[in-house]
Amino acid sequence: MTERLNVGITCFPTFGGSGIIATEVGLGMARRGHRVHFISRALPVRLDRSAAGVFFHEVTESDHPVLHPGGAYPIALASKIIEVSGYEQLDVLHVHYAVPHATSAWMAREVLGARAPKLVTTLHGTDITLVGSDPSYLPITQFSIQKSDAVTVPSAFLRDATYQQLDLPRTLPIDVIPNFVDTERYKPLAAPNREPLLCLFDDLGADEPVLFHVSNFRPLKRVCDVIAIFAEVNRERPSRLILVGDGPDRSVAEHTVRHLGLHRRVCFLGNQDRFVDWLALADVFLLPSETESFGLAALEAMSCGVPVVASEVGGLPDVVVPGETGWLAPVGDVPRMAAQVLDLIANRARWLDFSQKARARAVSHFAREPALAAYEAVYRRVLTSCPSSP
Ligand code: GMT
Repeated sequence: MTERLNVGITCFPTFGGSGIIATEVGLGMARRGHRVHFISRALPVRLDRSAAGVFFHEVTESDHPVLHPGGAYPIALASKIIEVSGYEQLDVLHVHYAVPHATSAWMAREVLGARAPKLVTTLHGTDITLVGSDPSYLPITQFSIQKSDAVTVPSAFLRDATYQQLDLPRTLPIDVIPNFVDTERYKPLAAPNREPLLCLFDDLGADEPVLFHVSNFRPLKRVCDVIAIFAEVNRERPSRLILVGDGPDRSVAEHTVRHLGLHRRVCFLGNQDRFVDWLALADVFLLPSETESFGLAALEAMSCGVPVVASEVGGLPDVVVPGETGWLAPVGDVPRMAAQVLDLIANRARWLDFSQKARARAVSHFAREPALAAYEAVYRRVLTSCPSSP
């Protein structure tokens, strides 16, 4: 029998790809017989607390007049890691999103000394391309990544971006472990029945296509392009659009939809975790982002058999195969993306072919168990390598 590990997982608890992957890794490790301690600011949205072998430790920041609200999070997290590591004898601490998690982990390891767990840092995307490369955070992000015993990324794109944008030596090993999906939860419907869509659009026509988008509505997601693509498609072929998520650009997106008179055709669901029943009924998934290290939302759609129209950026070409599982276009090329959607919804036989290939690719390339095995191999590798200097 392989040795049971005590694993700490630190992530943001909110609706983002990094928190989803962290949660799935932790739950998967618990299913593989390890004891998993989530150390996070709040219960991660997808965390099933009742799962055997899973424990949750909340990072609490006490209010003090000298501390800016939220500003003490990195040290409160470091303190909690020290506490949990001492009580639970963590073998490995796996932090998701470099800023500030890898830095808090490094601080904790400095305090713990020889008793410190090994540190695995998974970079997710904006922690490098947006935050970590910002001069305000660059030196500490470079340092904290280099102090990790292993570093993983979801795509070769993000590995190269990390070397380039953080000016790190290419001798620093970075493992690529692609994002993965629970293909049993995200799957095509056995007998598609559009009734759930009628709760969202009570006048939905039988052959009206449904477009879908999921994101955190940050500017880099280009939600206004989603609306513009939909408006062009809808002009040619009356359709509907469902958007899941919330964030800074939601107000402007809702305003645009009303300004265009499309509010009966567009539904904003807000932050939701249980949207798979609607997603599996969609015809096309839209992800016209400025950048995407991988595009987990696109993978979840493909796993449901929904073809994707997305930007040709970052790690998205690893996920979406143009002409097979969807289409890619240059960032901001709204007319081209609208034409790609129209092409997909005009030809049922081709759509079915794309849908089947999308599902097949999710299952063959991005299934959950091989990814969990790859993460566990990283844990075992760092545990058997030379002692690290905390
Ligand atoms: O997409 C986001 O802005 C959320 C972000 C996160 O950190 O939660 O997602 C990033 O990590 C995901 C999981 O690894 C990737 O699938 C997303 O592509 C990546 N987002 C970006 O690179 C913009």
